[in-house]
Amino acid sequence: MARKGGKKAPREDTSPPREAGLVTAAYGRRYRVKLEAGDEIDCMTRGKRSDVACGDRVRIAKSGGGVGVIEAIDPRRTLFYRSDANRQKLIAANVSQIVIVVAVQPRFSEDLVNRCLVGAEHAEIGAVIALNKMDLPNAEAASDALELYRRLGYSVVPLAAKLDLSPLRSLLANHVSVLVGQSGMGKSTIINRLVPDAAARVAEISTALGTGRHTTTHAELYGLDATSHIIDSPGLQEFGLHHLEPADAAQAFREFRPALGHCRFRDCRHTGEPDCAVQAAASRGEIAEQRLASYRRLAGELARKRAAWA
Ligand SMILES: Nc1nc2c(ncn2[C@@H]2O[C@H](COP(=O)(O)OP(=O)(O)OP(=O)(O)O)[C@@H](O)[C@H]2O)c(=O)[nH]1
Ligand SMILES: [Mg+2]
Ligand SMILES: [Zn+2]
Repeated sequence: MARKGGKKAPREDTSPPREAGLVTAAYGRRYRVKLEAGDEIDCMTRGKRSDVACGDRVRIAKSGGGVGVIEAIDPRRTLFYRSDANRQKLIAANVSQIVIVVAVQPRFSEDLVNRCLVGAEHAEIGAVIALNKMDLPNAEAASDALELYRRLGYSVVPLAAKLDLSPLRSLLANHVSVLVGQSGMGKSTIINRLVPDAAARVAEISTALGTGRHTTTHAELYGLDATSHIIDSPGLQEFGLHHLEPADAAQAFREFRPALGHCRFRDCRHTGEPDCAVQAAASRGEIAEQRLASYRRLAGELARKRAAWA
C-alpha cells in the first residue's frame, strides 16, 4: 500500500503476464487452450481447481516447458452442466445452443432427452434435437416418437450424418453449439463431417489405443467459421439434475408453465395432489403422459435428495 502523502512506490510484479485464451479441450483437470495469437498450449489449473469447462475464456500464465496454468475464468454467458449428489459435471461453457443427438439405432432414452432439455431450459440455453441415422430401417417410427417435441416447439432435424449434413448446417450458423446425447448416436460423426481436420485426429487416437470403438472421452471445441463453433462431448448414460429445486424442475418442462401457479396448493409438487393444474392439463391432453411421468421421476429424485439432507 502506498503511504499517505508519500509517493507511490512502483510495485514490482514478478508474476508472469497473463494471456487470454479459449479452452478447446477439457480432459479431466488438463486442458488445451488456444491463445489469441492462434497457438495452442496444454494447461493445468492451480491447486485442486476443476471448474474449468470446454468453451471457457480464460487467463493463463505460461509456466515454462511449453505448458501453462489457468489463473482465471472470464465471466460466462452460459454454463451447461449436470450434477449428481456430490458434484457438478461441467459439459460446456458459453454455448448458445444444445444439440441433443438421438438416432434411429441404438434405441434412445426419452427420459434422457427430457433431462437434457430440462438442463438446457434451466441454464436458459436453446435446444434442438437431431435425429440421426435416418438411412436405417424404422426411421419413420423414431421420427414419430419425436413428434411430441416438435409440438413443444423444439426443432427436430432428421439427419443421416454419414450422407449429408446440410439439414443441420444452417442451424449451427452463428452459434456455439454443443452436441450431447447417449453414446453411439453419431455426435463425433457429425463433427468429422463438419470439420475435415477432426476426422484425422479421431482416427489417430483410436489407432493408437488399438480400440475398435471411437468413443469420445473428453469435450472438444472446433471452429466452423469466424462466428460458429461446435463442441463434441462424451456420451451420456445419465443426466443428474441435483442442482435443481423442485420448482425449477416444473418450470423447465415448458408446457407445464401455463398451469403453474393454478394448483390448489402453492407448494404443489404435481405428483398426485388434489386439484393439481398440471394433472388437469395432462388429463385434457395438453401435457403428454410420458413428459409428466418423466417430470415425476425427477421430482421424486429431488425430493429424496432433500430428505437425505434433512
Ligand atoms: N447408418 C448410419 N450410421 C451412422 C450415422 N452416423 C453415425 N453412424 C455410426 O454410428 C456409430 C457411432 O458414431 P459416433 O459418431 O462415434 O457416436 P457418438 O455419439 O460420438 O458416440 P460417443 O462418442 O460414444 O458418445 C459409428 O459406427 C458411426 O459410423 C448415420 O448417419 N448412419
Ligand atoms: Mg463421440
Ligand atoms: Zn400441481
